Amino acid sequence: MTEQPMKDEETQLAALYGDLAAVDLHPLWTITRDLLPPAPRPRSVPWLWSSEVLTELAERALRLVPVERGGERRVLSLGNPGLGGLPYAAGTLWGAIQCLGPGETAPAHRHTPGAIRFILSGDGVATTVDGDVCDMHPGDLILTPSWNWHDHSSASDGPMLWFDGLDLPMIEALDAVFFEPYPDVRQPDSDPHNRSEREAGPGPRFVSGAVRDVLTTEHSPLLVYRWQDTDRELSRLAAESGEPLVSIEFVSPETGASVLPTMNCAMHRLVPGARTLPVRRTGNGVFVVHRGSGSSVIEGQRFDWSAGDMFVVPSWAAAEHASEEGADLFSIGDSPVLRALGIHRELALDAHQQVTGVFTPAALRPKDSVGV
Ligand code: GTQ
Ligand code: FE2
Repeated sequence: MTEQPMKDEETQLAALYGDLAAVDLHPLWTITRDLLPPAPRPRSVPWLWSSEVLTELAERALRLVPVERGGERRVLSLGNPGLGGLPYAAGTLWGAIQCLGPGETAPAHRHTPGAIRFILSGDGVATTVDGDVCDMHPGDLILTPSWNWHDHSSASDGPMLWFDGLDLPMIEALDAVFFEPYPDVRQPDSDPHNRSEREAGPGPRFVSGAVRDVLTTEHSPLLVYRWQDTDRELSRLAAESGEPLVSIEFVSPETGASVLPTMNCAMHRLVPGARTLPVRRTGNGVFVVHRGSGSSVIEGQRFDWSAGDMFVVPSWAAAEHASEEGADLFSIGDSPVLRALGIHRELALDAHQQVTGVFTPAALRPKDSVGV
């Protein structure tokens, strides 16, 4: 640092700022970006991609672009316009539509980001997960947990489309992305298929309602959740509860924890005529409309949706849902991480956005306010 001759205060201050910048130090009092906002201000915005647009473009890619080693997958990623060109649906979540044509194989690889597939249309594709061939049918959920080898192979005469959800942006933010190609294009076939499904214990595969605090670093040993089971559980709960919305989370039958340590998967059924009150939650969410139609108001913005549409609810956005004909929504979220870190919060709101309920870890609850 240069020696300062006697100068007036302004000159000394200017020199101080210059010297700080020269050695990569930032005085906090001059930082203009809001480092500590009173509540989360995600860069991602509420957004929707329609099924019509997604499938038309996926089908064109299917005709024009082969699936090969290097590119690895025929995937169109949801790029949230709030994220300045990043190919991420939200700050912590990757969402995409993937398609595979007749007889094609998307080559085997593994990576530290974990992934889930929610099947949209077609049949005859299987994802092999660490040697276990998992057959995929519309409405099924398939897991490919962190560092598990996975390839997708079609034995079909038609195309297949599915939704991919990954925790990739989160793992990237943690500077912990590793990737490795498998030595061959495909893993050997396991026979019979769907081993995880046959060997899964009798524990429940879904939970509903209550806030859970089952935290683990293990993924679910069950890799496949069939639509028939999901549908049956939703029907049972809808009949039993009489509520406009029933939500179930897919869980490990062994531990009751979320399917992956970093990501949860849920299915929501809106009964005909349903209209929910708004809720704010920490954690980003990506939704896929599985069946029916309806609308969501997300931070004041209304989105009308129908089967195959995908939309983003950013962290802390007030979100409410409605459906005339009834609908089933699949969703992924990053809340297991927030829960593990003790920073998950949830506010129930009334129709005027006034707080009616607060759900936060006790340690977080301010002594004299509702914790907004
Ligand atoms: O299917 O393995 O959407 O590795 C992004 C990265 C899908 C996959 C994606 C992937 C995959
Ligand atoms: Fe992958």
